[in-house]
Amino acid sequence: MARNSPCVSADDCGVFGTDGVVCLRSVLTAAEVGQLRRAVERQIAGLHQSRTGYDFESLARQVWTPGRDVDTGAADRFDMARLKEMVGADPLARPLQEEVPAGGDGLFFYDVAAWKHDLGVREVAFDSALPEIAGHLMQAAYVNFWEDTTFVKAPRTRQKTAFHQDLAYFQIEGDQCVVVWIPLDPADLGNGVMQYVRGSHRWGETFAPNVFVSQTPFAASPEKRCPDIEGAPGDFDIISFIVEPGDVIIHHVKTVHGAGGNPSDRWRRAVSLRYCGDQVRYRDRPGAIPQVGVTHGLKDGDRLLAADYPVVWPKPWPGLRLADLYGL
Ligand SMILES: O=C(O)CCC(=O)C(=O)O
Repeated sequence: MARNSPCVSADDCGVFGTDGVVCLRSVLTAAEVGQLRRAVERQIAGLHQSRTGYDFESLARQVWTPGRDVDTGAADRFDMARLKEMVGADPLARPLQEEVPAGGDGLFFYDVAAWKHDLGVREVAFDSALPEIAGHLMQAAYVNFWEDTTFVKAPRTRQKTAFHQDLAYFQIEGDQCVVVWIPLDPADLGNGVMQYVRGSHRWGETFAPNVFVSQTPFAASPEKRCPDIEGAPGDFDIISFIVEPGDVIIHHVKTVHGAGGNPSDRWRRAVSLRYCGDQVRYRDRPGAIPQVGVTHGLKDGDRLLAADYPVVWPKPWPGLRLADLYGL
Protein backbone atom coordinates (compact mmCIF):
# COMPACT_ATOMS: atom_id res chain seq x y z
CA MET A 1 0.00 0.00 0.00
CA ALA A 2 1.44 3.41 -0.97
CA ARG A 3 1.99 5.52 2.14
CA ASN A 4 1.89 9.33 2.00
CA SER A 5 3.16 9.82 5.53
CA PRO A 6 4.12 7.53 8.42
CA CYS A 7 0.47 7.05 9.41
CA VAL A 8 -1.81 7.91 6.49
CA SER A 9 -2.09 6.02 3.21
CA ALA A 10 -3.59 6.88 -0.16
CA ASP A 11 -6.45 4.53 0.78
CA ASP A 12 -7.04 6.45 4.02
CA CYS A 13 -7.16 9.72 2.04
CA GLY A 14 -9.66 8.12 -0.35
CA VAL A 15 -11.93 6.96 2.49
CA PHE A 16 -11.75 10.40 4.09
CA GLY A 17 -12.69 12.05 0.80
CA THR A 18 -15.66 9.73 0.20
CA ASP A 19 -16.99 9.18 3.72
CA GLY A 20 -15.89 12.42 5.39
CA VAL A 21 -14.39 10.38 8.22
CA VAL A 22 -11.56 7.90 8.63
CA CYS A 23 -10.32 5.86 11.59
CA LEU A 24 -6.54 5.50 11.84
CA ARG A 25 -5.10 2.86 14.14
CA SER A 26 -2.16 3.18 16.59
CA VAL A 27 -1.28 6.74 15.63
CA LEU A 28 -0.46 8.06 19.10
CA THR A 29 2.06 6.52 21.49
CA ALA A 30 1.15 5.33 24.98
CA ALA A 31 3.15 8.30 26.32
CA GLU A 32 1.09 10.75 24.24
CA VAL A 33 -2.18 9.18 25.39
CA GLY A 34 -0.89 9.43 28.98
CA GLN A 35 -0.15 13.14 28.54
CA LEU A 36 -3.71 13.78 27.37
CA ARG A 37 -5.19 11.69 30.20
CA ARG A 38 -3.25 13.67 32.79
CA ALA A 39 -4.37 16.95 31.21
CA VAL A 40 -8.01 15.82 31.27
CA GLU A 41 -7.69 14.76 34.92
CA ARG A 42 -6.45 18.25 35.77
CA GLN A 43 -9.29 19.86 33.82
CA ILE A 44 -11.92 17.75 35.60
CA ALA A 45 -10.35 18.42 39.00
CA GLY A 46 -10.69 22.16 38.28
CA LEU A 47 -14.30 21.96 37.06
CA HIS A 48 -15.83 24.01 39.87
CA GLN A 49 -13.22 26.80 39.66
CA SER A 50 -12.97 26.83 35.87
CA ARG A 51 -14.39 29.62 33.68
CA THR A 52 -14.40 27.31 30.64
CA GLY A 53 -15.30 23.86 32.02
CA TYR A 54 -18.93 22.68 32.01
CA ASP A 55 -20.87 19.59 33.03
CA PHE A 56 -23.53 19.29 30.34
CA GLU A 57 -25.16 16.42 32.26
CA SER A 58 -25.96 18.71 35.18
CA LEU A 59 -26.80 21.53 32.79
CA ALA A 60 -29.32 19.33 30.98
CA ARG A 61 -31.07 18.52 34.27
CA GLN A 62 -31.35 22.27 34.91
CA VAL A 63 -32.54 23.03 31.38
CA TRP A 64 -35.31 20.44 31.50
CA THR A 65 -36.53 21.40 34.99
CA PRO A 66 -39.15 24.13 34.49
CA GLY A 67 -38.75 27.25 36.59
CA ARG A 68 -35.23 26.38 37.72
CA ASP A 69 -32.42 28.93 37.23
CA VAL A 70 -29.31 27.65 35.48
CA ASP A 71 -26.24 27.71 37.74
CA THR A 72 -22.91 26.95 36.09
CA GLY A 73 -20.69 28.04 38.99
CA ALA A 74 -17.55 29.87 37.84
CA ALA A 75 -18.04 29.00 34.15
CA ASP A 76 -19.01 32.04 32.11
CA ARG A 77 -18.14 31.23 28.52
CA PHE A 78 -21.72 30.57 27.48
CA ASP A 79 -24.88 32.39 28.43
CA MET A 80 -26.67 29.36 29.81
CA ALA A 81 -29.74 31.25 30.93
CA ARG A 82 -30.17 32.31 27.29
CA LEU A 83 -29.60 28.70 26.25
CA LYS A 84 -32.44 27.60 28.51
CA GLU A 85 -34.67 30.27 26.97
CA MET A 86 -33.79 29.09 23.46
CA VAL A 87 -34.61 25.49 24.33
CA GLY A 88 -37.84 26.62 26.01
CA ALA A 89 -38.89 28.53 22.89
CA ASP A 90 -38.07 25.67 20.49
CA PRO A 91 -41.18 23.56 19.75
CA LEU A 92 -38.96 20.76 18.42
CA ALA A 93 -36.70 20.59 21.50
CA ARG A 94 -36.76 17.42 23.55
CA PRO A 95 -34.33 15.81 25.99
CA LEU A 96 -31.67 13.71 24.26
CA GLN A 97 -30.98 11.40 27.13
CA GLU A 98 -30.48 7.68 27.48
CA GLU A 99 -31.78 5.42 30.19
CA VAL A 100 -28.95 4.51 32.55
CA PRO A 101 -28.79 2.06 35.48
CA ALA A 102 -29.43 3.67 38.85
CA GLY A 103 -26.51 5.16 40.78
CA GLY A 104 -24.48 8.29 40.29
CA ASP A 105 -25.32 11.51 38.52
CA GLY A 106 -23.08 10.97 35.51
CA LEU A 107 -20.84 13.68 34.09
CA PHE A 108 -20.60 15.10 30.59
CA PHE A 109 -17.50 17.22 30.98
CA TYR A 110 -16.59 19.82 28.37
CA ASP A 111 -13.62 22.17 28.36
CA VAL A 112 -11.46 23.96 25.80
CA ALA A 113 -8.08 25.49 25.07
CA ALA A 114 -5.92 23.33 27.34
CA TRP A 115 -3.09 23.84 24.85
CA LYS A 116 -2.58 27.34 26.18
CA HIS A 117 -1.54 26.17 29.64
CA ASP A 118 -0.74 22.45 29.30
CA LEU A 119 2.57 21.45 27.71
CA GLY A 120 1.41 17.81 27.34
CA VAL A 121 -1.59 18.83 25.22
CA ARG A 122 0.62 21.13 23.13
CA GLU A 123 3.10 18.32 22.52
CA VAL A 124 0.39 16.03 21.17
CA ALA A 125 -1.32 18.81 19.19
CA PHE A 126 1.89 20.20 17.67
CA ASP A 127 4.59 17.52 17.79
CA SER A 128 2.84 14.12 17.37
CA ALA A 129 2.10 12.52 13.99
CA LEU A 130 -1.23 14.39 13.83
CA PRO A 131 -0.31 17.69 12.11
CA GLU A 132 1.29 15.87 9.19
CA ILE A 133 -1.64 13.46 8.92
CA ALA A 134 -4.04 16.41 8.92
CA GLY A 135 -1.96 18.08 6.21
CA HIS A 136 -2.14 15.01 3.99
CA LEU A 137 -5.86 14.43 4.49
CA MET A 138 -6.63 18.08 3.72
CA GLN A 139 -4.05 18.23 0.91
CA ALA A 140 -2.87 21.43 2.54
CA ALA A 141 0.34 23.36 1.90
CA TYR A 142 0.49 24.15 5.63
CA VAL A 143 -1.57 23.43 8.72
CA ASN A 144 -2.73 25.76 11.51
CA PHE A 145 -3.81 24.43 14.88
CA TRP A 146 -7.24 25.85 15.72
CA GLU A 147 -7.97 24.58 19.27
CA ASP A 148 -8.53 21.56 21.50
CA THR A 149 -11.77 20.54 23.18
CA THR A 150 -12.28 17.88 25.86
CA PHE A 151 -15.39 15.69 25.93
CA VAL A 152 -15.71 13.22 28.81
CA LYS A 153 -18.65 10.98 29.60
CA ALA A 154 -18.38 9.31 32.99
CA PRO A 155 -20.11 5.97 33.65
CA ARG A 156 -23.91 6.30 33.79
CA THR A 157 -24.13 9.57 31.88
CA ARG A 158 -27.53 10.08 30.27
CA GLN A 159 -26.82 13.04 28.03
CA LYS A 160 -26.22 12.37 24.33
CA THR A 161 -24.14 14.68 22.15
CA ALA A 162 -26.75 16.12 19.79
CA PHE A 163 -25.86 15.48 16.14
CA HIS A 164 -24.25 18.56 14.62
CA GLN A 165 -21.80 19.88 12.03
CA ASP A 166 -18.71 21.71 13.30
CA LEU A 167 -18.11 24.37 10.63
CA ALA A 168 -20.42 27.10 11.92
CA TYR A 169 -19.06 26.75 15.50
CA PHE A 170 -15.72 28.08 14.21
CA GLN A 171 -14.79 31.58 13.02
CA ILE A 172 -13.62 30.26 9.67
CA GLU A 173 -14.58 30.31 6.00
CA GLY A 174 -13.73 27.33 3.81
CA ASP A 175 -13.97 23.66 4.56
CA GLN A 176 -10.27 22.69 4.61
CA CYS A 177 -10.49 21.77 8.28
CA VAL A 178 -10.40 18.45 10.11
CA VAL A 179 -11.35 17.38 13.61
CA VAL A 180 -9.34 14.61 15.28
CA TRP A 181 -11.28 12.72 17.95
CA ILE A 182 -8.85 11.00 20.30
CA PRO A 183 -10.26 8.31 22.60
CA LEU A 184 -8.45 8.00 25.92
CA ASP A 185 -10.39 4.83 26.85
CA PRO A 186 -11.53 1.90 24.74
CA ALA A 187 -14.75 3.13 23.14
CA ASP A 188 -17.66 1.55 21.29
CA LEU A 189 -21.38 2.19 20.96
CA GLY A 190 -21.89 0.83 24.50
CA ASN A 191 -20.06 3.76 26.10
CA GLY A 192 -20.85 6.52 23.61
CA VAL A 193 -18.25 6.39 20.85
CA MET A 194 -18.73 9.05 18.18
CA GLN A 195 -21.13 8.38 15.29
CA TYR A 196 -20.88 9.96 11.84
CA VAL A 197 -23.31 10.41 8.96
CA ARG A 198 -21.26 8.99 6.12
CA GLY A 199 -20.86 11.38 3.17
CA SER A 200 -22.67 14.28 4.89
CA HIS A 201 -19.67 16.58 4.22
CA ARG A 202 -20.76 16.43 0.56
CA TRP A 203 -24.37 17.50 1.15
CA GLY A 204 -23.41 21.08 0.23
CA GLU A 205 -25.04 22.40 3.40
CA THR A 206 -23.88 24.44 6.36
CA PHE A 207 -25.88 23.85 9.54
CA ALA A 208 -26.30 26.12 12.56
CA PRO A 209 -24.48 25.06 15.72
CA ASN A 210 -26.76 23.52 18.31
CA VAL A 211 -26.73 23.94 22.06
CA PHE A 212 -25.29 20.46 22.81
CA VAL A 213 -28.03 19.21 25.12
CA SER A 214 -30.71 19.67 22.47
CA GLN A 215 -30.77 20.09 18.70
CA THR A 216 -31.95 23.69 19.24
CA PRO A 217 -29.79 25.92 17.01
CA PHE A 218 -27.90 28.91 18.43
CA ALA A 219 -30.28 31.83 17.88
CA ALA A 220 -27.54 34.06 16.44
CA SER A 221 -26.67 31.71 13.59
CA PRO A 222 -28.26 32.42 10.19
CA GLU A 223 -27.68 28.84 9.04
CA LYS A 224 -30.42 26.22 8.83
CA ARG A 225 -31.18 23.64 11.51
CA CYS A 226 -29.37 20.29 11.33
CA PRO A 227 -31.69 17.46 10.29
CA ASP A 228 -33.18 15.44 13.15
CA ILE A 229 -30.77 12.50 12.97
CA GLU A 230 -31.73 11.14 16.41
CA GLY A 231 -35.40 11.18 15.41
CA ALA A 232 -34.92 9.06 12.27
CA PRO A 233 -31.56 7.27 12.50
CA GLY A 234 -32.66 4.68 9.94
CA ASP A 235 -32.90 7.39 7.28
CA PHE A 236 -29.19 8.14 7.50
CA ASP A 237 -26.02 6.14 6.83
CA ILE A 238 -24.57 6.31 10.35
CA ILE A 239 -21.19 4.71 10.99
CA SER A 240 -19.00 4.28 14.05
CA PHE A 241 -15.75 2.57 14.99
CA ILE A 242 -14.60 0.44 17.90
CA VAL A 243 -11.45 2.19 19.07
CA GLU A 244 -8.58 1.74 21.50
CA PRO A 245 -6.36 4.44 23.03
CA GLY A 246 -3.77 5.33 20.36
CA ASP A 247 -6.34 5.18 17.55
CA VAL A 248 -7.82 8.41 16.20
CA ILE A 249 -10.97 9.19 14.24
CA ILE A 250 -10.67 12.15 11.87
CA HIS A 251 -13.70 13.85 10.39
CA HIS A 252 -14.18 16.62 7.86
CA VAL A 253 -15.50 19.86 9.38
CA LYS A 254 -18.78 19.46 7.46
CA THR A 255 -19.42 15.83 8.47
CA VAL A 256 -22.50 15.58 10.68
CA HIS A 257 -21.76 13.66 13.88
CA GLY A 258 -23.06 12.98 17.37
CA ALA A 259 -22.83 10.44 20.18
CA GLY A 260 -24.97 8.50 22.60
CA GLY A 261 -24.84 8.85 26.35
CA ASN A 262 -22.70 6.48 28.38
CA PRO A 263 -25.00 4.04 30.18
CA SER A 264 -22.07 1.65 30.80
CA ASP A 265 -19.83 1.38 33.86
CA ARG A 266 -16.80 2.42 31.76
CA TRP A 267 -15.41 5.92 31.23
CA ARG A 268 -15.41 7.54 27.80
CA ARG A 269 -12.77 10.25 27.85
CA ALA A 270 -11.80 12.02 24.62
CA VAL A 271 -9.87 15.03 23.40
CA SER A 272 -10.73 16.62 20.08
CA LEU A 273 -8.06 18.56 18.13
CA ARG A 274 -8.97 20.85 15.26
CA TYR A 275 -6.64 21.73 12.37
CA CYS A 276 -7.11 24.09 9.41
CA GLY A 277 -5.38 24.12 6.02
CA ASP A 278 -3.86 27.03 4.09
CA GLN A 279 -7.08 27.71 2.16
CA VAL A 280 -9.09 28.55 5.27
CA ARG A 281 -9.75 32.22 5.98
CA TYR A 282 -10.84 33.92 9.17
CA ARG A 283 -14.55 34.81 9.37
CA ASP A 284 -16.28 36.26 12.40
CA ARG A 285 -19.43 34.18 11.92
CA PRO A 286 -22.60 35.15 13.78
CA GLY A 287 -23.40 32.29 16.16
CA ALA A 288 -19.87 30.84 16.27
CA ILE A 289 -18.67 29.97 19.77
CA PRO A 290 -16.42 32.73 21.14
CA GLN A 291 -12.85 31.47 21.47
CA VAL A 292 -11.07 31.66 24.80
CA GLY A 293 -8.20 34.15 25.23
CA VAL A 294 -7.53 34.94 21.57
CA THR A 295 -5.50 38.11 21.06
CA HIS A 296 -5.35 38.41 17.27
CA GLY A 297 -6.86 41.27 15.29
CA LEU A 298 -7.73 39.16 12.25
CA LYS A 299 -10.37 40.49 9.90
CA ASP A 300 -12.74 38.54 7.69
CA GLY A 301 -10.82 37.11 4.74
CA ASP A 302 -7.41 37.03 6.49
CA ARG A 303 -5.26 33.91 6.56
CA LEU A 304 -4.97 32.36 10.03
CA LEU A 305 -1.54 33.87 10.50
CA ALA A 306 -1.55 34.73 14.20
CA ALA A 307 0.05 33.28 17.34
CA ASP A 308 -3.43 32.07 18.34
CA TYR A 309 -3.31 29.58 15.44
CA PRO A 310 0.23 28.16 15.37
CA VAL A 311 1.49 26.76 12.07
CA VAL A 312 2.23 23.16 13.09
CA TRP A 313 3.11 21.61 9.73
CA PRO A 314 5.40 21.48 7.89
CA LYS A 315 8.09 22.12 10.48
CA PRO A 316 10.97 24.46 9.59
CA TRP A 317 13.34 21.60 10.40
CA PRO A 318 12.74 17.97 11.43
CA GLY A 319 12.73 17.34 15.15
CA LEU A 320 11.91 20.94 16.13
CA ARG A 321 9.67 20.85 19.23
CA LEU A 322 6.99 23.45 18.56
CA ALA A 323 5.28 22.86 21.90
CA ASP A 324 8.12 24.69 23.69
CA LEU A 325 7.60 27.84 21.62
CA TYR A 326 4.00 28.58 22.62
CA GLY A 327 1.80 28.75 25.67
CA LEU A 328 1.05 31.25 28.40
O1 LIG B 1 -17.18 13.49 22.15
C1 LIG B 1 -18.29 13.98 21.94
O2 LIG B 1 -19.30 13.59 22.55
C2 LIG B 1 -18.46 15.09 20.94
C3 LIG B 1 -17.23 15.37 20.14
C4 LIG B 1 -17.44 16.32 19.00
O3 LIG B 1 -18.52 16.72 18.68
C5 LIG B 1 -16.27 16.77 18.25
O4 LIG B 1 -15.14 16.36 18.55
O5 LIG B 1 -16.44 17.59 17.32
